[in-house]
Amino acid sequence: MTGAVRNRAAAAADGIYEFALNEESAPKPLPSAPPVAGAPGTHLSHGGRTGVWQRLHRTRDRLAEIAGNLLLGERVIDQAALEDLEAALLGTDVGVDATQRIIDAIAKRVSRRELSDADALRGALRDELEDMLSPMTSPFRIDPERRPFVVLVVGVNGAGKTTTIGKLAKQLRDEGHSVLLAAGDTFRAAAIEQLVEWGRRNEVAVIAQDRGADSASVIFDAMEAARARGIDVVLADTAGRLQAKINLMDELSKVKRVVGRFDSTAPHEVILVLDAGIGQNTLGQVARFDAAVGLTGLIVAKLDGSARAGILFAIAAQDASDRARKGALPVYFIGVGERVEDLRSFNAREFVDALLGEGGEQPSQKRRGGARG
Ligand SMILES: Nc1nc2c(ncn2[C@@H]2O[C@H](COP(=O)(O)OP(=O)(O)OP(=O)(O)O)[C@@H](O)[C@H]2O)c(=O)[nH]1
Ligand SMILES: [Mg+2]
Repeated sequence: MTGAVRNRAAAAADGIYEFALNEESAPKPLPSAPPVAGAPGTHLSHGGRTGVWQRLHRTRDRLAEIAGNLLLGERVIDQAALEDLEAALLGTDVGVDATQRIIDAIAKRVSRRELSDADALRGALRDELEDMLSPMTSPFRIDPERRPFVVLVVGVNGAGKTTTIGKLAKQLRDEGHSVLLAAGDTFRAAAIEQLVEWGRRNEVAVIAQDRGADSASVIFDAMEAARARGIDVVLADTAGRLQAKINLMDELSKVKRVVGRFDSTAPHEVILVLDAGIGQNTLGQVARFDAAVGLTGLIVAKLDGSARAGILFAIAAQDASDRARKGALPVYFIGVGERVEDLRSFNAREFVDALLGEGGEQPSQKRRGGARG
């Protein structure tokens, strides 16, 4: 930890620092999103919906590009059209299993002559996509009976954990919850400073120890501090780790056990943050982190920078096969940018609308050469 940061900290006990607010670190207003002039959907009154619609444009554009004029109309729905749709889904990381399921369902309806034109196809596709994701729609709720309500945030390096915690802290505060952050990523000094900075901006205290300290004990300290002060929520950061590194995954299991010693019902949520940009590789992460710490939910970050938003369907398909008895993992939020307001509740319908170009403008009219039909 650097001197500058340490100076701002009040040493509560040996080696434990609390980054509370003081006069010199009084929070500056958070940067808020400037309106995007002329951006699609900004004139609509859907509130958050326009934001998601705008931010998912990369995937929407790729879908439209590969599917050619299929989603725009004026095309006969035949085998070639279904092949283009299949390519478009695969091209946005929907994955083989989920794509198969979607195409099979659509093909059945085509053979029953229910889908005569592109509008009907689009409607059927929309229903099918929404059906797949709706089991993942579940609001993130703080149980007031559990205080502190402990949220453990895990994931691979650089997925977006710390940023997501910062954004979530702000949302929870805005909803009236008191929040404490635990700097459980003790691997790098910069990681601690990054969390402290989010705490400062959000007017939320951060409990930290020096770099190299035991992650579990930092989080334990934070829970004690939260209980002593009647704080509602502890958001615990952890160091990024590759799911294949067994010793690091064991360390995470230990963190969970230690948290459980403080309160046998905790952690109340164990959330895996996924980087949408890595597409199909997220599937292995879900399975391995789930095996190590028992996930209760997902947050999919960086959907704005990626044309792979279809990955949510692949996760849903994996959930349906691997977690049949446990049920689907909820996607509590999606990350659609780096700013504090860029964390949105996940909603299957809104998400599918954004991918298919509904709820905003029509998808861009890029056409693949020699479009058929
Ligand atoms: N565009 C975009 N960038 C994001 C989003 N979420 C996080 N980022 C960026 O991704 C980078 C990594 O984010 P961090 O929050 O540091 O990731 P982390 O998982 O904590 O990383 P480690 O602690 O190193 O494992 C930062 O530059 C963030 O600003 C998002 O939703 N959209
Ligand atoms: Mg981090």
